[in-house]
Amino acid sequence: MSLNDTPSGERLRISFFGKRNAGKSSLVNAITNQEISVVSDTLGTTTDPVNKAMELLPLGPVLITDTPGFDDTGKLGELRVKRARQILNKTDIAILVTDATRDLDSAEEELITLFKDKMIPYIIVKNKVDMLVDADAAGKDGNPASSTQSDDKHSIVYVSATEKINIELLKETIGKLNVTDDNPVRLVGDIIEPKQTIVLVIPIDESAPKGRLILPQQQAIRDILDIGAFAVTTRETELADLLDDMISSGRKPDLVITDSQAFGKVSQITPKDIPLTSFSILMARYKGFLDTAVAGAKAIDSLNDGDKVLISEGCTHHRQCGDIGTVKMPNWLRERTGKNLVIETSSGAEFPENLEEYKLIIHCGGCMLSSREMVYRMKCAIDAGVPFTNYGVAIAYMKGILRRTIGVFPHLIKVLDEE
Ligand SMILES: Nc1nc2c(ncn2[C@@H]2O[C@H](COP(=O)(O)OP(=O)(O)OP(=O)(O)O)[C@@H](O)[C@H]2O)c(=O)[nH]1
Ligand code: SF4
Ligand SMILES: [Mg+2]
Repeated sequence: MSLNDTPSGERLRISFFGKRNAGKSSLVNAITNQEISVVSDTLGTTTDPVNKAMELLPLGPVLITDTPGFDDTGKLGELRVKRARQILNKTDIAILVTDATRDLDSAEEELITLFKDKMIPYIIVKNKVDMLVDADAAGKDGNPASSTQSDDKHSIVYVSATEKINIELLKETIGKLNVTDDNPVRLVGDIIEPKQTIVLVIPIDESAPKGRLILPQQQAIRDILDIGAFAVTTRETELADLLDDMISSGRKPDLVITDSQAFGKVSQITPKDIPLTSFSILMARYKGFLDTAVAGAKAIDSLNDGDKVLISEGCTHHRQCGDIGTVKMPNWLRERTGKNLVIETSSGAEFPENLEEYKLIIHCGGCMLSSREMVYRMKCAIDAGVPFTNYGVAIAYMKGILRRTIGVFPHLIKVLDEE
């Protein structure tokens, strides 16, 4: 596969942050070996993020992002800082570029706190070591042992972007960070055992795509097969008969997974002692935002007249999710709250920049979006202090069956009960 075949959403993103004039752009140029970013001694030279795709072994294809200085002031400056924060939400590895001739200051400490909060692996780069009087001690002799320090959380690397000192060492240090994309969380594989029987309830109505299954359904079946368990699929209309048959022949299912649209009905049919969950709940967990979604669903009951709610869908062709976002969800919300809500929608790649005006964001399951994009959207919502939930969790909450459907993940019951 050629480098250009990897879409930027799938590349590991390495972003360079730091104060103005720290040498971020110079360092990005040194690492990529290209003059992709403008360098000058004027504060605030870089005004917009600059991206460069490259191969960085052993990580593979990466996207390098140079950002505007974090300490920028004034109205334009604020905008830049905001943009830098948004990039942080898409970042897999953060590089904090600092000036080795002075100590870290509060703006930089603040950045480090942000990295830690967002659990982003980071490296602190002390740039401009050529300007240190005692340059040898910082590794100008090229001895890497004296030019990196690390504890288990992060490394400090001494470099000079302009004199090309320790650039290879920095690349190696980045390469050693453990940021493999291997998600230990499976869709269901980690909560079931070999030989267990899992019933999948898949409604086949006009919103189901012709002649095939949608991605979460395919992925669940594949996962069940990988584990060596049994997947039994049925429509909700045959579920009662199927369960009767299975239970009377001594093969009570170990788990039922349903499409969220059939939640209410399936929950009634499925005996209480059989664990029940939904594809969207599994998908939300897989994409890393189920905890946030459970906490977010509770915000439905705090909505007031005039509050703005954003309903966001991951694709523009509404066939698969039918009219959930445009008709059903707004109706359910109004019925549940009895409030006069202002409901806005977004779809596809578009996701509003200013989330502060919303009191709640309800996202679709995001089956067509990468986990990275979903987590990015969630993080932007958290930054803006806006509760964030998804269709499956919101529907289950409003129907009063959320507790049952997250029962397979006991720690979430606590999230639900928290004040
Ligand atoms: N001596 C020395 N100067 C450097 C080094 N790296 C960068 N500089 C100088 O520092 C100044 C700022 O460099 P930039 O790369 O534009 O800094 P930046 O962090 O991108 O700055 P903004 O885009 O304004 O946020 C320029 O004059 C660079 O030549 C270095 O390693 N040693
Ligand atoms: S991305 Fe969202 S709107 Fe599109 S099919 Fe998947 S869940 Fe539905
Ligand atoms: Mg710059």
